[in-house]
Amino acid sequence: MMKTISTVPIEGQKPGTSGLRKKTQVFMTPGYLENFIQSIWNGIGSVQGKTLVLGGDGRFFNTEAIQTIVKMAVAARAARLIIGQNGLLSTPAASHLIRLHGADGGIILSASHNPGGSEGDFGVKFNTANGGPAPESVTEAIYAASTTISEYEIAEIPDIDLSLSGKTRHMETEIELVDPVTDYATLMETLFDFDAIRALIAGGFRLRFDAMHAVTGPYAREILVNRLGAPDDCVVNATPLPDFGGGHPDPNPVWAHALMSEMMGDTAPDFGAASDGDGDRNMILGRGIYVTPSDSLAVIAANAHLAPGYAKGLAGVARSMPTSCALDRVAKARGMACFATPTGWKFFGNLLDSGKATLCGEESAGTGSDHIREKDGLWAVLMWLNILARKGVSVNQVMVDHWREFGRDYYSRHDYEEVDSEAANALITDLRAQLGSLPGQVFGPLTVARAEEFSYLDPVDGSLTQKQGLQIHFAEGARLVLRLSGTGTSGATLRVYMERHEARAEDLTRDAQDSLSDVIAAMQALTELKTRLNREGPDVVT
Ligand code: G16
Repeated sequence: MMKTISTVPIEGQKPGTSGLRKKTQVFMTPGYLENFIQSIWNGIGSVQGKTLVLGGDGRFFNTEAIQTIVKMAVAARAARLIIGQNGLLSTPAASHLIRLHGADGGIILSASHNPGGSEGDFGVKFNTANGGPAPESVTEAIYAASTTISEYEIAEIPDIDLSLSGKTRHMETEIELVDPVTDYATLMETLFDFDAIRALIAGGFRLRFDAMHAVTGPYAREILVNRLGAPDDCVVNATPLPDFGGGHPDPNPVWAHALMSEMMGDTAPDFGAASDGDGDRNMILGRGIYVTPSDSLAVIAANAHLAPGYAKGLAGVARSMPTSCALDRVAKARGMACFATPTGWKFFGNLLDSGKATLCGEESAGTGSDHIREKDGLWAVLMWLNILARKGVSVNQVMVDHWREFGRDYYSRHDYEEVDSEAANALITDLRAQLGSLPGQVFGPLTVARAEEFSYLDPVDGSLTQKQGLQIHFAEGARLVLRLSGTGTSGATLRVYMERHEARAEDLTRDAQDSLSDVIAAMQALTELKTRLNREGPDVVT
């Protein structure tokens, strides 16, 4: 039986950088999720006769939301739903399943690295048939549908038992529950030299993976412990919890501080890594060293050929605009095309689909390749293990060698979180107005060479995306970028990105904040940020 429920549009159902993210309580408001799901169906035309993949990162409200979506997909006469058992699917695994089954798309329930729980955040992402996040044309259509919605349809069927495996049928829809891990783990075996990594680990190489009580625990156990022979205790916080153990599942030195301090200690393992809520982000550490995501991307670009899946080399590489230029240096030296896109993995989709780029990455701890259409946390970990196994040197040595060859792009991001939206917008507006007059202006030892607002002309479909961040380039090889985050759920988050290239061999191992002090001072002078945002300093420094 199907029920048609009258509804009215709900304000603000506009997907941001990565899907619709709101407070969990907002999503739990009766009709909120239903309105958005119906808007997806309406925005893409219909799901009648289509196949969708469905799963989430296990956060609070995950299973209830899945039950609702199942009933709405059945009412909309979807042909087939492929659902991760217990409602779990990491974002990369969902992307892989969409591609593996030739599905028409998928719905991933996650607010990524944002905290979960009833007082935390929840999110819904729609991915298209290529396995990637819906492009802006699709998210705009979904948003437009949410502003005119008048009813939604839901089937009156009992909840399905998510713990089972196998197929059942409800009205016209076949529902298949699949193991969330196996297909993904098997894909990883086709890309990396598991024998070499196994031998490295068997030889006494010690690693630690922090799943941050989020979705990657079962994936890391299967791959690192069961398939690669690492000891059981190398995966910590491995059971996905609805509130991520009260933590903030964002793999960076601030939120993964337990792993960070272990890796900086005297008895540190050789390699440390962490992933986020839905398994698409990564953090890479060596004994006594944190590898910035931008550096990690550059190292992978320079060494990916050591992994069997990339032995033929990379067609091209891409980074989000605020990501450091370390990648560009490798691309130039190796004769590879290098693209800079707006922030958001969805902008890599066309480059990957068209074969223009094989490897993509972002400063926000996302790295991935054309094996799927999402960034992939465990993929990056395995890539690093493959590189270390084949090179036979430490993480620290890999970095030092890399910087000697390409120079070092000192890099840092300062986040000012939950600041007053009006003040943050005004700061950006005022800086935008100054851009034309900045060239030639001097800030301490730095002189502005160029200043512009980033816009992106997609080389594949010709679409133009504007207002994607303010960039100020200094003649001395430094850069400052400011933009507002599109993933927060309260107030505004201002992100300030700073970098400076250093080629002098004797200056390659300085502290990043220290090395960037002139750029930080220029940023303060340019924005008067402290007074305007009423903040003494950033909330998060990575
Ligand atoms: C998402 C996007 C990324 C983006 C990040 C930060 O990651 O997929 O492309 O870099 O948000 O975006 P913003 O700076 O707008 O907050 P995730 O891991 O949260 O899905």
